[in-house]
Amino acid sequence: MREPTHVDLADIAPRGRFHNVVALTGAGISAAAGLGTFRGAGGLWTAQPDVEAAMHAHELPGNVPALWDVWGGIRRRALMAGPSAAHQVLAELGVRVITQNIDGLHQDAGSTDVLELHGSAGRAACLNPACGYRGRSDLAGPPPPPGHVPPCPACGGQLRPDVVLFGETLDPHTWQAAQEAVEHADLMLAIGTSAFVTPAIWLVPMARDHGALCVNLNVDDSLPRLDPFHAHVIGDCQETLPRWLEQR
Ligand code: BJW
Repeated sequence: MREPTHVDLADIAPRGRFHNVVALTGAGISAAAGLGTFRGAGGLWTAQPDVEAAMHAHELPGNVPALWDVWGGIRRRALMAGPSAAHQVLAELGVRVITQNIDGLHQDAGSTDVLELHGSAGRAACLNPACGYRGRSDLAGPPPPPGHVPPCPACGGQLRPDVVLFGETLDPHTWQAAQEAVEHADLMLAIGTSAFVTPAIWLVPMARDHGALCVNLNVDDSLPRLDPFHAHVIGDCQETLPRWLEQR
């Protein structure tokens, strides 16, 4: 591994040199939309560790009201705020996006090639395996009272947000597609992620092993626990990405 460097993205990765750019995004890209991050100062789980504890598969079904409060709330705020400048840069450049976010903001920005590793709060799934219903979550309109669990339109059972909990496996097709995407990437940008959660973060060393230049864009200059990156662009991605777009 090379020594990490703190650089400008346009210097280390001139746009014209790369033809297969893949972005792995995390909560930091949506922070400007007021959604908040999970870890670190001001993170949801730093402030409310009990909420993080409720986000495990082994807490099902008792945690379903909390899941709707947290994940439904995030998608509602995303619908109100709209995508950030950084989401729009990725959409404008047609960058392939692999996101850990469940907020739908990449699609709202116009990105058409988006793999949602951790699912989507815009979808709901029936808790009853014999039913198997999956569909859009109805998050338009005024928020329901805290603790509200929407009924399954197919069987009347309980719906949960179609979001991947700790201890649950990722959708195998999405995970396979993400691996294939990074194997063909020549530039991998990790944007606004603490690089803490597996298996998502394994995609960076995979991309590196297949020859991609791997660059970490983060506002925080502390290095991630796992550091497979060639370089670190330290700064607000709402500034560093638009600067990259402006580069001729
Ligand atoms: C900016 C910025 C700006 C801010 N500009 N930067 C023990 C028990 C059970 C499981 C495990 C265990 N130990 C390990 C595991 C595995 C577990 C895991 O990784 N846990 C870790 C926490 C230790 N992973 C899983 O359980 C996963 N499943 C799994 O492994 O299945 C087996 C499998 C194996 C192989 C292949 C396939 C499957 C599932 C993980 C699901 C994660 N889901 C969550 C929500 C959970 C709750 C729920 O769904 O209800 O998704 S976790 C949470 O973290 C959320 C995020 O997507 C994810 C990543 O966080 P992210 O996006 O990086 O956010 P932050 O807050 O951490 O960082 C934000 C960053 O932005 C910061 O660095 C800021 O500095 C930066 N930033 N503003 C630039 N303006």
